[in-house]
Amino acid sequence: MTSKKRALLKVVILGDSFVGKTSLMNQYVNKKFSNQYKTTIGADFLTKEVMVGDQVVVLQIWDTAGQERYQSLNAAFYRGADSCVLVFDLTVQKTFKSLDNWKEEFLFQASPRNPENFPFVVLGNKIDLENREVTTKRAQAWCQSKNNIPYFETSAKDTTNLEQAFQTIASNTLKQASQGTDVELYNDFPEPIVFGENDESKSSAKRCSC
Ligand code: G3D
Ligand code: MG
Repeated sequence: MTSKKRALLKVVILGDSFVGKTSLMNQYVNKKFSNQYKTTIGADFLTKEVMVGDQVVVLQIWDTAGQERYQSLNAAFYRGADSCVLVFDLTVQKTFKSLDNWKEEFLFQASPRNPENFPFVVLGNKIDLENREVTTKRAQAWCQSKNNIPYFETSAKDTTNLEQAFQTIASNTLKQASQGTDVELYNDFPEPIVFGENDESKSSAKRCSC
């Protein structure tokens, strides 16, 4: 283990209801794809440690509790976000069309210092399904038109591209955050609460106190 301090990065996941935001986070952090999780966890965020080069990065991944249906996420959700993951469902066209709104909403609510270069990542989820309505070309064109946002086609069900997507999120976010003064560094990050019984990854679930 490196003696360097750990970097804590806040990542928020946004997109229409049912696109798979909660499933993506649960699969990435807890390696589980199940419905039970949603009703039992009740957490505002999960954390996961990843390495970017020789730097330990603690991703604090914030998921909504379903309030996105009413576009009524509270300020605490957006506050201090270092990165934003925009998710749509490849099999439902209108979830792709919503990306513009979610991006604008994020920039309005979070008001990052450098909106042009803010580290967004777009995930076209449910690639395991056959009935896609959004082509790769179309999604890539949208991402390119938004200052080259990285784009991944993922499956929370069979884990396609999940590691690659979150590794990109971690490295791009760290790069951006290190250029400003936003990144929080810890010598002694508190021991994470272990989620689940057989959990091998260093992950935790917390409720927001705000
Ligand atoms: P949300 O958090 O964005 O609202 P959820 O979305 O994570 O609750 O997922 C909504 C539904 O899509 C769930 O189905 C979930 O199992 C399914 N889902 C999520 N990701 C994938 C994926 O990559 N592939 C497939 N095939 N299904 C996925 P239910 O039936 O529980 O509503
Ligand atoms: Mg959800």
